Amino acid sequence: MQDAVTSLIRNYDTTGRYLDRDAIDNLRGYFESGADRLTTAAVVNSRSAELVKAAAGSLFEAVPELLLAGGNAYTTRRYSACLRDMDYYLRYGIYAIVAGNVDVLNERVLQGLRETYNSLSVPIGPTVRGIQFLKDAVKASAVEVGIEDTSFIDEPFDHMTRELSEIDI
Ligand SMILES: CCC1=C(C)/C(=C/C2=NC(=C\c3[nH]c(/C=C4\NC(=O)[C@H](C)[C@H]4CC)c(C)c3CCC(=O)O)/C(CCC(=O)O)=C2C)NC1=O
Repeated sequence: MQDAVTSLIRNYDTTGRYLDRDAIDNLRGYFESGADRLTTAAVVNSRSAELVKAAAGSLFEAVPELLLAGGNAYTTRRYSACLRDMDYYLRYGIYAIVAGNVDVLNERVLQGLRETYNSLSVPIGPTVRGIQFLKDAVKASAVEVGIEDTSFIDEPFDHMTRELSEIDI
């Protein structure tokens, strides 16, 4: 698993370079946003269930068919599996925010996920929308506690969205 610092050092080490200006700028950006990343993790820790519920609510409002007979979130078992998946996306999204790197997502969340979803007919499009609603909910919480630049929150959620959408069959 990589973070912003280890991945950069690994990069420079393979070519035997000292940390140049680009590297320093890159690391400075990471450290400068560090306190905000941690505040976001703390906020999400205290409100995770609420955030998952809100994002799922937005998703089911946008795509109500999911909950009807024939929909993939129909039946209590599948509804719970869907909310559990949303909870995974939130928790791992926060790990990636703190790490400043999406490696943890590639390693622990995205590997084989498309294949699993396709084999169970879990629809990718609505899943991606759910992830975007989660992102919006986290950003709104961050704004509420006074974080001005919430752009660091986009990356992991957009990464999951991109990776999931890419090889949708
Ligand atoms: C930590 C990494 C990790 C992830 C991401 C993960 C996802 C994951 N979601 C699954 C199922 C599922 N995922 C969903 C999700 C949804 N259905 C919808 O209509 C919505 C669009 C969506 C919610 C937003 C559903 C309904 C199932 C159960 C499908 C079934 O068994 O028929 C399964 C199959 C096994 C199971 O049911 O537990 C996996 C592996 N598991 C993991 O360990």
